[in-house]
Amino acid sequence: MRRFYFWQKEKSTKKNLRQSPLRKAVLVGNPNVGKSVVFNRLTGLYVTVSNYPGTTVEVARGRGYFIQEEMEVVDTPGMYSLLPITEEEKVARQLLLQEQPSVVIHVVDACNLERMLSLTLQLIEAEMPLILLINMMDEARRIGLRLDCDLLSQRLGIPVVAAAAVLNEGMANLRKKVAELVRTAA
Ligand SMILES: Nc1nc2c(ncn2[C@@H]2O[C@H](COP(=O)(O)OP(=O)(O)O)[C@@H](O)[C@H]2O)c(=O)[nH]1
Ligand SMILES: [Mg+2]
Repeated sequence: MRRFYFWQKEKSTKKNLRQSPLRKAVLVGNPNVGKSVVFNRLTGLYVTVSNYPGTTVEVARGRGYFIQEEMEVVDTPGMYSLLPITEEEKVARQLLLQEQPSVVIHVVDACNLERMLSLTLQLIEAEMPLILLINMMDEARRIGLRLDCDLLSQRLGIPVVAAAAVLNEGMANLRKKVAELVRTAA
């Protein structure tokens, strides 16, 4: 009787794992905008790095909490456009299309915002559940740059978060915005 109970329990646990995989948050953006620093801020100790199948491109995955929701976080290789040229860009695009992320976080450099917004527009056009993370705000402040994130958010129609990932600035707000987006989508 006891054994049977354990067997049942194990069986139902496996079923649960299959039925409720974690929702995913995918980080995208140009190279060197701070995606990996953000990834490390959002995830815990257990991170796996593996080659994307059939390529030499590495993809890091970890888990993090967004208010009450535990999610898988995926760090992608740098991309400039949704129309891929390099192998890294192909992998980033494949990840976006195949993993069905609940949230896509487009990380941009505050000091080079204009140059990076074309990818934001492409991601909006592709109907990704998007959050714009304007990183490197410490650098922007240093050079006297001011950004109106509320206005940008209004104009783009997506949540916009200002951050300086190296200083852990904006990360709590990002977690909150991710949780909100998941909740409204559900
Ligand atoms: N000043 C500043 N530097 C940052 C910030 N976030 C990341 N960096 C630095 O930018 C460089 C690229 O970061 P990384 O996370 O590797 O960028 P990735 O290529 O987008 O993954 C590293 O030297 C980081 O330390 C930030 O908010 N402010
Ligand atoms: Mg990186």
